[in-house]
Amino acid sequence: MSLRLDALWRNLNHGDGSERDASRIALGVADGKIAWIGPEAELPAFEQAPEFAQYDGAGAWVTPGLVECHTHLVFGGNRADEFRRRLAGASYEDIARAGGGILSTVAATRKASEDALFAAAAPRLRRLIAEGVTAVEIKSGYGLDARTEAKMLRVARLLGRELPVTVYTTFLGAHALPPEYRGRPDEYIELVCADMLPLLAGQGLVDAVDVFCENIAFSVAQSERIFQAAARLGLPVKMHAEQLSNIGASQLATRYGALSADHLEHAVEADVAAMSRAGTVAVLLPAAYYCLRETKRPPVELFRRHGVPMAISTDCNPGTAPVLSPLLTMNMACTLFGLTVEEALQGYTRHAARALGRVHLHGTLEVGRHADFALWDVDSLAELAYWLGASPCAAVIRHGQIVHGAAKSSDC
Ligand code: DI6
Ligand code: FE
Repeated sequence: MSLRLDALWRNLNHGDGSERDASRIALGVADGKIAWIGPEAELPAFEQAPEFAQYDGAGAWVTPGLVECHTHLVFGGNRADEFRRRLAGASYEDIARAGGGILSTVAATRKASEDALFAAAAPRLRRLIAEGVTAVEIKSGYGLDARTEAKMLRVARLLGRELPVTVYTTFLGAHALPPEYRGRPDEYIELVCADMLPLLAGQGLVDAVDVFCENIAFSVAQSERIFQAAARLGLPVKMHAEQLSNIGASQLATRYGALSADHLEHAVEADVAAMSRAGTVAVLLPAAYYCLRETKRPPVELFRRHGVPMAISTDCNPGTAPVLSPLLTMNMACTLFGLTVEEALQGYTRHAARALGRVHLHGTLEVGRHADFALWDVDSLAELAYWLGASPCAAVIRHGQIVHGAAKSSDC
């Protein structure tokens, strides 16, 4: 069968992140998908579609588009005041127990109009795109009532329509106990399971379901009820697990075949072994660890030993990770958690796509995947995790279209 291309990118560097693997490749795009990839010298004869364009990568390094698999990108207000209080000695848990923290963002998000939420989130998302992101997960969880959770998820969907990035939505109704249910957590869980989740899923707003399973949030038994409700609707689950303590969250997640367990600073070997058996991805969120000045690191060596894939994400949220830089997050994963550069890159691509259950669409440069890739003006891919406060991202291509930066057309 003859190869027909809408675009051809030549003169790209490609490898697993170390210089010695560098080789110049070409990448052909058709219908927004990767139609051919390989060493330039092996490019077969192909037919040019009417609008065919050819680009010279000028020796830039190419990676798959980065995949942000854990964000709370849509929210009202910000928590700079809480940052001050934590600097003055208050802990995240103290502030949460006193009704601040997540609940202060809930109050601001309930008040904000849909337009205002969109206007605040769009520039955040543009920053992620400018650093190579082509797919992002966005959670609800600052509404904690059906109206506001729906509003957040609609804004997330709209971001995906208006900006050149693929958005996956996650319902996190069980993020915190809303003030009107104080002292009645089981009744709130009932509301989430019986009303909110079926309603929002029925509106097509929910791609996955998450729970914050923690001492200051929801118990294992309450989390399990949410997972059962998700299972009834055929929705995949994931979990904020073992961030501040270990109450058995990740093991519950594995019993429900969770796509991912996220944070995991307090995970122990039995948790990791269960994740390995269930194929659950470990999503590491080093920016939250950094911002909270945590000292307990996730058990990276155990994840390696048990073959649990490690993904990385910003956790972008107004409380514990006001972070909009995937590259800074990669640096933190290496510097604070001890990942190698190659692990950090895989964590932002292949494993992040797997954490979203979308490895067939994103995260690798293979024929048939979305033509989502980023070009980097670096001498080796180690520079992606090496520079702080600078982005060497030269161009971002999504579904075959240049969505950030410039690229040279060429006739060669
Ligand atoms: N864990 C986190 O790190 C974020 N949510 C969660 O469950 C924090 C959200 C916030 O503080 O606003
Ligand atoms: Fe989070």
